[in-house]
Amino acid sequence: MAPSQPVAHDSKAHVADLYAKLEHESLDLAELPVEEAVLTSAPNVPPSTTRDYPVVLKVDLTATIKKTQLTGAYKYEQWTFNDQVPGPFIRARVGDVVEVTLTNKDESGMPHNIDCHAFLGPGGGSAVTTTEENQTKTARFKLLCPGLFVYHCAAAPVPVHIANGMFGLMYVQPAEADLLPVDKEYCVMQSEWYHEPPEKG
Ligand SMILES: [Cu+2]
Repeated sequence: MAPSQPVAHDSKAHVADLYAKLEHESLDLAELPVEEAVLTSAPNVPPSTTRDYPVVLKVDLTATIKKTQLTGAYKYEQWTFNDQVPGPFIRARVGDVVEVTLTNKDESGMPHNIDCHAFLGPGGGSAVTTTEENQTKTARFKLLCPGLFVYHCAAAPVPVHIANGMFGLMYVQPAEADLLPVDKEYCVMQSEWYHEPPEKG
């Protein structure tokens, strides 16, 4: 396939193509430089990626419960990644191997995990990153598609973990171009708690 041809990222043929390509590529991690991801809190985002080669990008996330003063009168117990809602903004590049390490410091005993929509495969990594209290797990994922992706905790009940704060964004820069330069980049993200409408009767 010529690189200039536009590709529909959601097409099954495209995904099959990516898997076929992966099978023929060696993933010798020892040959890749290792980089610690710059993680930021909204509305700030990490600086754009200027390198033109892939790395093993280390991302350390910790699941916590944090009581936050939302207004002068109200406190709220947030469920967080790294004590912040939304979770840290992660910036990477197509071809990078993201090494996610998740530590569960939630003392209530709830399990947590990372389901990142930039990671292909079932559950976006949630099955292999599910951690119990005081447990740490590390998993690696190769980024194949550029774009802005959501990540969130997918421990059951999923909407409750998301609505309480366990969500964030990962931007995967294309291998050959990036967003146009601007004066300042921001990220804004909001999750809503969906309520079923009351039954009529
Ligand atoms: Cu969770």
